[in-house]
Amino acid sequence: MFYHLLYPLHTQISFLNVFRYITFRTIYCSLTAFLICFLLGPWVIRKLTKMQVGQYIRQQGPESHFDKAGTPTMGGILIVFSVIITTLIWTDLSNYYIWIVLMVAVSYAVIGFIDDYLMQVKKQSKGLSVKSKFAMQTVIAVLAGFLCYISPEFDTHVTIPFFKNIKPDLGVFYIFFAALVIVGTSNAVNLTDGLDGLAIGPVLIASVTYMIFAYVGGHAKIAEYLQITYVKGGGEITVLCGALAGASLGFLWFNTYPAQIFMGDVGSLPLGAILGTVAVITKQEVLLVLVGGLFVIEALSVIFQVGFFKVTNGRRIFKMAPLHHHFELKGWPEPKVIVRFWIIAIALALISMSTLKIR
Ligand code: 57M
Repeated sequence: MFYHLLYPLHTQISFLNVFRYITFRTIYCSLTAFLICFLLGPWVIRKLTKMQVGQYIRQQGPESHFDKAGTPTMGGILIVFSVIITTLIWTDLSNYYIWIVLMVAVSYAVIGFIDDYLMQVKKQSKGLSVKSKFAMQTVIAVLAGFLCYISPEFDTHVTIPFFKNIKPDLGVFYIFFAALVIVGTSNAVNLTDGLDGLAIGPVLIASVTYMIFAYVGGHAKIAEYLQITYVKGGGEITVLCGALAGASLGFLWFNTYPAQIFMGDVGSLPLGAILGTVAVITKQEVLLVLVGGLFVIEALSVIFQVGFFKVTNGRRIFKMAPLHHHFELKGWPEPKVIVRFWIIAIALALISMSTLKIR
């Protein structure tokens, strides 16, 4: 919006020229998103508490979680609101890719909202069935993949980190590959969201990492210099990553241990889906396995635990899955698990960035 309203006035007021720059808009987009979450947070917490949207805690989980009962959830509404508003304010709205990400964000937030609403407000013990949730996620993700695919400039080659000469072209199958990335990331972030700040911290780290990839990949000269795929129009995604980073930081203020609010599925599902879509658009799809490595580890811990449990008739690899519960049950205090998982996420993000040079 600002880009369209203020930048054209730069011929009269030269200072307004700064609105042209992606870097300037990214910084102020991040700050605006942070402030929205930070300032509205206390009001949202009060409202949700008043509406009794309090978390139900499963009895079979770690005992340390029992006193979290009643913590207001569905705080993801605030995160998604902040990301959408600031994206509308600070990005170039003629950019096709921005609208794809917004479509995914809103749709996944609606799926998460329905699930949370059924469980937290209607107090049904189960929300949406796993099958219907998965079906809805898949339809939206395939649509996003299709919208990328029909964009005339979109490249259907897949970037393989560390190997600049291996770039398989998936052609029309790219649509399904993109859907896999989006649905997988959405569910992996959801699984990770089980300790205070455990999901939002790595979402923040991943959004900053993709902010850098979107910028360099969207800049013809830098992309050529680094020999990475140039994505025409992809630079604008940098500003959107700024919105995600700022909103995550603002939410972390309240979600940090001991949490005053949880994000709910209305937060975890769209956050993962946004990251997946950004990875697809920036042509750093496979790299997300590394950037979001913590989410992958958590998801794999569930897959292995459930698989082993079934095959061995009730034996377990971990004390409990996802992995964060294993460490809690080993006696690590919650903040220790959280901060150590963040440390792993930061290390993985740094390794991911090294792929700009090691290839
Ligand atoms: C959602 N949700 C949290 C909160 C958050 C297949 C199976 C492994 C699935 C998994 C599962 O359902 N995971 C997805 C995880 C829940 O948090 C709510 O859910 C939203 C995210 N969707 O925003 O609204 C609880 O997590 C804690 N929490 C915090 N701080 C936060 O900032 O402390 C969340 C956010 C909250 C709160 O306690 O109530 C969740 O864990 O339910 N299932 C599991 O994770 C279960 N694992 C399990 O059954 N493992 C089995 C194997 C065989 C699958 C095993 O290892 O034996 C555990 N979940 C819980 N207790 N709560 C079981 C024990």
